[in-house]
Amino acid sequence: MSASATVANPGVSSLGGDVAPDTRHDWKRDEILTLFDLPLMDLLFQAQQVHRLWHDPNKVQLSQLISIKTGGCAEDCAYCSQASSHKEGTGLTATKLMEVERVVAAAKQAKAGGASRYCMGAAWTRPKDRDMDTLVAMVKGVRDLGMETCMTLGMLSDHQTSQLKDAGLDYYNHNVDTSEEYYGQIITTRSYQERLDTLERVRAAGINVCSGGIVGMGEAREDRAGMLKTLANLPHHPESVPINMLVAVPGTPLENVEKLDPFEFVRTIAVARIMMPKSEVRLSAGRQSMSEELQAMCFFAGASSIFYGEQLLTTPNPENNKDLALFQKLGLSAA
Ligand code: SAM
Ligand code: DTB
Ligand code: SF4
Repeated sequence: MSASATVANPGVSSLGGDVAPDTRHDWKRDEILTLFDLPLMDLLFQAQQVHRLWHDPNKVQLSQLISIKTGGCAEDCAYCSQASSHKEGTGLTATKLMEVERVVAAAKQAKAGGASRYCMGAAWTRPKDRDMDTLVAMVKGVRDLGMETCMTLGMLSDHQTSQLKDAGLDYYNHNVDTSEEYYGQIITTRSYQERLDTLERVRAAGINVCSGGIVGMGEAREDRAGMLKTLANLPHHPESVPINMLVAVPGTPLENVEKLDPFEFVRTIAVARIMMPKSEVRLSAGRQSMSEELQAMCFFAGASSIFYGEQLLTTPNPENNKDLALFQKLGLSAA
């Protein structure tokens, strides 16, 4: 490997100061682009080396999703099947918040299928205070099954955040979605800063942060680098970093966007792994249209987690037996 093909001490140094002495929080965009530009084999080698410092390379964590309140969302996220603003409509039927018993029963099934974390998502700008008792009961019910809990409900007030923390919520998912520069092309109803404020609130309450984004929305490599820069330069790296490949949903403004080259997706996973060495990097939406070989490359690039179960929130995901067969072929086991 040539000297120019490495970034010194990738992802791990003492530059983070006293916040997190063994991870970096001072990434410059040029440095990140240098990683993206590496010959693929050099990039994968570096990512796999970093991966092995902190993770078992043959274990993959399984998180399962449920949509506890679907559709009719007032936000205008261009990728989303659940935004009511998409004029053509995505054919989705909006639902009310699910009953606690149904959510807990579904979580029990997910656990029996092998999932260790249950992620409950609602198509809201923010929860209403009148829904908090139900949400708290969901967290408690799923925790009582012995599963980790995650919720993604949009923005939160301080009070709502502490209610979820007191209920025992383990993770809160709130994605930055893309770079600050590209963000305005994708969402106009919620600002980038509001997203960062929500992440700070969740962190301050002591809930683990799950934050990542989507690639394949027509953004440039600079934007993928910019998104990872935002995430890695937070005062603490998110414990979970979901990297979603856009699921192009008919009826959304992004339905005909040009597909991202799969190798660029692998590069994004690898760079995320190098920049956030200890985090769980999740190979998230988009697996339904990925080959087994591409998914295997993502695991080699440092993906340590997947969304498991035949449904994401509103779109399909590979069936459990298909994933388990792939794990068997690759010698992977569920964590
Ligand atoms: N409504 C809440 C919010 O946006 O904060 C939570 C649910 S939202 C569906 C969670 C995340 O899923 C989004 O931020 C986005 O990153 C991802 N997502 C949504 N639709 C997607 C799609 N069609 N393809 C890939 N990822 C998607
Ligand atoms: C995340 O980053 N991806 C998940 C989860 N967090 C909430 C959602 C993916 C949604 C894919 C499109 C759908 O099924 O509606
Ligand atoms: Fe609403 Fe979340 Fe979809 Fe945006 S991503 S439209 S906030 S459900």
